[in-house]
Amino acid sequence: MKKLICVSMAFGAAFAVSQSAVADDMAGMKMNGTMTTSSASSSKTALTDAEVKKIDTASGMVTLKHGALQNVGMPAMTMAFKAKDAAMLKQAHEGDKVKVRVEDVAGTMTIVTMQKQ
Ligand SMILES: [Cu+2]
Repeated sequence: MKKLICVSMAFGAAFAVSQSAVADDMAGMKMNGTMTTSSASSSKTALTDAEVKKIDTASGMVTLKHGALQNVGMPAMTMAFKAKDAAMLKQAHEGDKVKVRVEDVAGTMTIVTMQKQ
């Protein structure tokens, strides 16, 4: 009886491991598929319409009301971004309609390009 319990537990553990291995494989496949389809030609430099809501020169942050940012997977919203450099903060004014390029720079959403519309 005791032996039977041990066998069934071992089987259970093996089953759990094989289940998670299958799940990992599927996640990997899905990720690869997504990366392949999203590597479209224009997405590397595409600019997004935005409006400057607030500029904080002390912290180097610019609050934008932005359209969908496809390259970082963000829907349209209003939020603060780090500006790439101080010159960008000087050029921009609250209320400006701009086109921006936002990229994830070392985990920080950063405005790397800002053009006045
Ligand atoms: Cu956002």
